[in-house]
This record gives sequence, structure tokens and C-alpha cells, in this order.
Amino acid sequence: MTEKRSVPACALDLISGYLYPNPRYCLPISDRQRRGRFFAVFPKTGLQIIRESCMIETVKKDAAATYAAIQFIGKIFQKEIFMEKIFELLGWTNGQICRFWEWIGLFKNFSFSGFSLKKFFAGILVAFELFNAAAFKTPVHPYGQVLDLSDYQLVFCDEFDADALNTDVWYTRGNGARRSGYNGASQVKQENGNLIITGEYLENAEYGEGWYAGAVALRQKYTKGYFEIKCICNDSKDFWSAFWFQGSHPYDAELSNGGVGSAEIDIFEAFGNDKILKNNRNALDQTVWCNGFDDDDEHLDKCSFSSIGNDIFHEYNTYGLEWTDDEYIFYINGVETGRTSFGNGVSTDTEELIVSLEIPEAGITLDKSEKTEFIVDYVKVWQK
Ligand SMILES: [Ca+2]
Repeated sequence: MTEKRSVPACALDLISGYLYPNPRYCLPISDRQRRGRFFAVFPKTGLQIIRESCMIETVKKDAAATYAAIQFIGKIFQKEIFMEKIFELLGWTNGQICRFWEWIGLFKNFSFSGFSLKKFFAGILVAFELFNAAAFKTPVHPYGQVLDLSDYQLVFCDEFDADALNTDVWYTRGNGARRSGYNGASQVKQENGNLIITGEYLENAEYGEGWYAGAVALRQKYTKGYFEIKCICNDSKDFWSAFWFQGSHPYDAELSNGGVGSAEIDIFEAFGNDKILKNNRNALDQTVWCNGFDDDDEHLDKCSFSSIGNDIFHEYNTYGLEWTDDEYIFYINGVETGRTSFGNGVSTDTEELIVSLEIPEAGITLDKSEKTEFIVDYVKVWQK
């Protein structure tokens, strides 16, 4: 049986299959371990590791000068001079490389064997994308396995069709002071089959004058399963949309125990539509956070994938997490973006599933008359 996959997925396998054995699993090692071992392990672990943005953040921390130089070159490289111009000339995109992948995705189900021009060009593009990911922290398009829920059963579904939040299953979370503003129940509503969380400046609100946003969480906590949201991320800078798990003690070194005891799992965080580089505009992060993975109690380790959805600030996309006995597998629109058994392994905690519009630490630059909305069509949970 032929596995149905996109050309980029096939091309990546093709290249990595030639160059590296077993390239499809990222290493469960921390930033600091990765830093030392990166060059040593690269030939064996392959391309996946390049995709992890923590690698690039390590570069950032260690060599600010190098990073500044890379950033400078990256700006020249990407600011409508290279990629954008090429795609424009070829008429393949409307300034969004996602569109190009959709186009190239028309060629599906081709054989792995033999040489073809399609494979050759797809291979070059994938290699280029991976080079971008390594050098410039540009996000990568989903290219992994297609989601298969045949072993799962739907155990929770809220389409948000009612007039108001079903408080039998949800509660508004963290009400009160939140970073540079407030979370308020007033910011959560349901309309036209959507859950909507609004970020805005309010003068006479529950906790006084200031910037408000909100969060809801399921009362039922979960361990393992497949968790999916369909949503439109808030289209503004400063505030950001998120769908995430928080365990009971992910930031405590002893109790987190490298994520096995408890972890924070960010199924996605979309850090606002203010990206300078066009390539990054539809990017979001999928991250696992844990403590107690190394000897340093203070050090919070993370493993992060930076990936792209289709026009995430204006169109519905789905973002999912498959949390198995062995690993976390992240998805966008039903295609794997990354997988990891980061830390000491997957969490065994029962964790809280949260939908939130987040307020930044400081420096909100929106005009006080501006609003921003995180629009959620559904949240669903499947388990075995
Ligand atoms: Ca709905």
C-alpha cells in the first residue's frame, strides 16, 4: 500500500534517507546537551534536529555577535530579495510560501524509487527550507505523517454552538491580574458557533482600567490521547493565541522530573501577526517545557518546533497533539510537524487543557481603541 504523502514529505525522506539513517525522530536531549553534541550527532540523527528552534536559540544565547550577523544576512536574504522574488517571478505564490506547498502538494503518491525532476526540485526546496530553519530560525511546513485516529474514540467535543460557554465542562481560568493586564470572564463569549476570547482595553471593568484578555480550561483533566483545536488566531501584535496543557507542577525540578512527573505542553502558541519576515507570519510554536531534566533546578528545558499553518490569522486551521505512551506528536491540519520524547519522557500527570488569549509581560503597543479576537470553532479530545 502506498502511503499518501505530500511531495515535500517524500522529498525530505528521499534526501534524508540517502544522507542519514533514521532521521525522523528528534533527540530527547536538552538545549545544553544538544549544544555540545550537535555536530557529533548530526550525521546520525539527521535533519529533524535542525528543525528545532531551541538549537537556534542556543546560538543566540552563546554568540550574540554571530546571531546579529546571521540576522543581518537573513534580513537581506529574505526581505523580498531572494525567496519572495523568485516565487513572484514564477507566479507560484501570492507572497505566501504556504501557497507554494499547496501547489506542489498536488503531486501526491509518487514512487520513492527512481529519479525524477519533481523529486529533484522538491528536494532542492526542502533542503533550502531546512537550511533556512538552521540558519535563520524560519519555521518549517508540516511534512510528517498524516494523522490517523482509527485507534481512537472521540471522548469530548465542544462545537461552541450554544449561546454561552458550557460552564459544566469549562471554567474561565486565571481571572484577575495577568502579566501587564487582566484575565476576565467578561472577555469570553460564544457567537455563531465559535468561542471568542477578546483582547481589549477597558476603562470600567471588573479589575479596573487596563488591558484585558481571557482563558478557559476544561474541568476534566487528561493524560494521553489526541487533542485538537480548530481556530483562527488573533490577528494583532502583543497578544497571542494559545492552546496548551499545564500539569500540576511542570516548573518544579523534583516533581516535574524531566517532564515525566509533569510538563507544560504548548500544542500551539501564535505570537501575533507582527513578524518582520514574511516567511514567519503564519508561524507558530509547539513546545514541551519541563524541569528536573538536568542537575540545575533553575533550568527550565524546552523542545520547540516552529511550523507554518495556512493564513493562521484569517483562516481556520487545526492544531493537534497526539500524546502517546512514548512521545508527543504535534500536528497542523492533520499533518505531523514534529515529535519528541523530550526530557525524561512523556508526562504521566493528568493535565489541564487550556484555550487562552495571552497578554504580554509589558509594552502593549496597540491603540486603546483596538480589539483582537481569538476565534475557536471547536475543541475535541480522542482517547484509546
Ligand atoms: Ca463551532
